[in-house]
Amino acid sequence: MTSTSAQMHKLLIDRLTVLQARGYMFGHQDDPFYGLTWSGIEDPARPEYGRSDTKEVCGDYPAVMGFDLGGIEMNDEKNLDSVPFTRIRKELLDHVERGGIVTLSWHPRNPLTGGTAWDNTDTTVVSNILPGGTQHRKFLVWMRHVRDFLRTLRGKNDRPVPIIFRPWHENNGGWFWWGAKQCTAEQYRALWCMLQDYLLNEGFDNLIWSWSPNLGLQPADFNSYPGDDRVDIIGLDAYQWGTEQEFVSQLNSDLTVLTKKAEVSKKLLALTECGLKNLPDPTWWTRVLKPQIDKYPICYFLVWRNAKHEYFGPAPGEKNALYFNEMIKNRNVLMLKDIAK
Ligand code: BMA
Repeated sequence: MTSTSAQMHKLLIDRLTVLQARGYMFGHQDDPFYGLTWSGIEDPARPEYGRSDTKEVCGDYPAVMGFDLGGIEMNDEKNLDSVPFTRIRKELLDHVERGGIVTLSWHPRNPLTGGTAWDNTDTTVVSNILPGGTQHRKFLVWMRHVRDFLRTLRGKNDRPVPIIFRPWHENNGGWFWWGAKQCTAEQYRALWCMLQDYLLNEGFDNLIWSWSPNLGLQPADFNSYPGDDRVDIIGLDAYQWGTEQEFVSQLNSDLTVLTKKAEVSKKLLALTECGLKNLPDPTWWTRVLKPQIDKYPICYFLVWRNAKHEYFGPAPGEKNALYFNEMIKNRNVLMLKDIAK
């Protein structure tokens, strides 16, 4: 452990706490790599550095940018969404340099079947990668690849940068191999601890750990909570897949429960993923989302990526951009300029 990275950890927690008192930040996954109508990753000769759908809509970058490590476990050159890891490193460090906040998720492949993170058919994957399991050695190599990449994330003066790390998300859904239908709560917690202890032993105390279940919380889902000593942010991943009414009611119910949990456990709260796919209702930002999240002490909300086949953020020329701009006019919605010193 280095005192510098431990300091980074504390500084980011303190910063998030101060920001939370002012409102919540807007975050966007993969913001600088591609947008609804452009891609800066397909043609290495035209990397389109500096572009961002968010910036083209409102003149500012998101305060929070999210990136995904899926593929790093195999030592792949590009992540699961075809973004080169060299590019992820550059954009992540650039965002930190301009005063922004960064978060990493990880959709690792299925270590037992070789399938994707969504290969949820086998219920022995987690038990097999825990110590004593048949795939444990393989998983140690995977964690080493994560470590090696994290090691390269050093900013100015070669200092480690603070990162919100959100592994093993949406455990209460049954779609990932680490889901609650695929492993027991004890196995899930052991999985969390294995990765966390490994990275802490490797010196990464600059990571802010976010535990993020999915919308539709049941009391039993809290059996998978790794513990107050192991979590910094209590998150919620909440998409509007069904009706607006269902979404609003579940979001309020889950954020009420998690607000209490965060208070009791003295943790930060965030909407770590959310969105309405392709924004068929352009007024969603101001009419549906904002009035709900205004009621809870979240420090940020992050919408998923703007890919061609599915987009969750604003994009230039789209009607929802008008409502996005309306939303961010409010003092409690924080963009990069609002948080950068
Ligand atoms: C999912 C989808 C996938 C993507 C994955 C990781 O929600 O957007 O297309 O590969 O996230 O970013």
